[in-house]
Amino acid sequence: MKRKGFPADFLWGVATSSFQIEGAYDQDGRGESIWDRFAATPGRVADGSNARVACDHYHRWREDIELMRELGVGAYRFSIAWPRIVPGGTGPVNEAGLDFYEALVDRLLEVGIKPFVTLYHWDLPQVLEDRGGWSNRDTAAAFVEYSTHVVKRLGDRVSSWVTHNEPWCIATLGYEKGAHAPGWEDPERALRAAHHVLLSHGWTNEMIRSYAPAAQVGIVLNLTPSMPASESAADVDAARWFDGQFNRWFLDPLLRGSYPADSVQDRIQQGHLPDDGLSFVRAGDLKAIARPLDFLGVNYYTRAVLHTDGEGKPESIVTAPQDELTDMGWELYPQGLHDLLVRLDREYDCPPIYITENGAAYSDGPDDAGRVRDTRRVEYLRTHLAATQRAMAAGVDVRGYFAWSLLDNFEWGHGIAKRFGLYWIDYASQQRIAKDSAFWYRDFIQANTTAQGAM
Ligand code: IFM
Repeated sequence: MKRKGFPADFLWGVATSSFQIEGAYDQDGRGESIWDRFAATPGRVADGSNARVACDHYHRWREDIELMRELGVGAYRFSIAWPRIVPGGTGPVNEAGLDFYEALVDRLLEVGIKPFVTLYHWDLPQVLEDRGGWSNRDTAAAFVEYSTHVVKRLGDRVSSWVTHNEPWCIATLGYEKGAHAPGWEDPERALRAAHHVLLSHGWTNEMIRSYAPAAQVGIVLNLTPSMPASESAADVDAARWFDGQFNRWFLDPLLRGSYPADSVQDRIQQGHLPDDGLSFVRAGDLKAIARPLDFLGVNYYTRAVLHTDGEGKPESIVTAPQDELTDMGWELYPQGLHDLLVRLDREYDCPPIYITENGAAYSDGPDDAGRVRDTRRVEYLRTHLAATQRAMAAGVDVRGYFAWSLLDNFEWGHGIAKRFGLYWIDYASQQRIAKDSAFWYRDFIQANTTAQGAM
């Protein structure tokens, strides 16, 4: 039968992360993470919320797996909380932490949902930050140590591993802009952090292959196509500048084994690096970072439009009208996903791609009848899936798609006010309510996994 939709073996999933949903911040031996500390610091989280309870997934995970079954997804992307496994950052293992994820994985497998596991989604043990966090090279070694415990326990059952989620956010938001934990505003520290995150990825890639040789290993990048606001040479150069710092700074070491020379020069000019450049990169680092990947995870939300401000500095601006922005202020721009996927395919020797996050924050809640009519989110998903399909038709090897997110959850520096979920969370009662987008996604998956295909 002719299939109009996605391939039969395309992986349909939903994604979450430990800190954003688990809660149970002090239970069963979990240590403090940098996000516990950051959220407890007045003024850091916009709505003053924290994630001590979050979606209480730590206690409600069975119920949450039932939601995934309702959706009919074939995969669940979640992350492991380092402070649950090694509360001291390095050293003794907390078996209760491993038991929690083992039970989750076993139940997922029992009901036919593939666990797609991320080892680091931002919840660094605070004790390691006290020693410099990711700006300290020792943290890369500590990450391998922690990950080894996880892979030894789960490597016989988990076949897809993501080392890191969004190194740009870890380094730039956490160490340069001060918007995320640990809250530094120090560009040089951020560049060191970025390098050590990538290095820990390379070392962990190798470690996973030694304990779980059949496993697939990848990393997840948040990539944002960068476009000039006008055809002026200055705006075109501003777009190049942004692309270098946001996208190529991570893509190039991973897929080409080098940092982009133009961006290194930009950083020196900005005073973010000394004249001798990347002094913290040691012999062998880039070779480790560029070890082959089985897949690249792409998180796509929007594009960036660049112009130069009055002083000639590059600046990202919003050009779309208000009604084309999500609650994050991000432009709805599905064509950017198509263009990004095609670019990865054409410009890089890129492994197969999974779209590991895509979704939108909209605040639509239950009406009087209890129904959540989140039509804008349905439109967001529909148009981005269509863009994905166009890229695949153009030859890009995309293997799966994960909607962000299963549940409304703790959206970092924005707190719980920004809602990305397919399921609404009533934080007071912890009730989960399927939004219209959940029903739409369920039907879409079903239409694209049955013999006929029906995009
Ligand atoms: O919620 C985050 C997620 O943790 C990482 N990627 C972007 C999402 C939306 O901001």
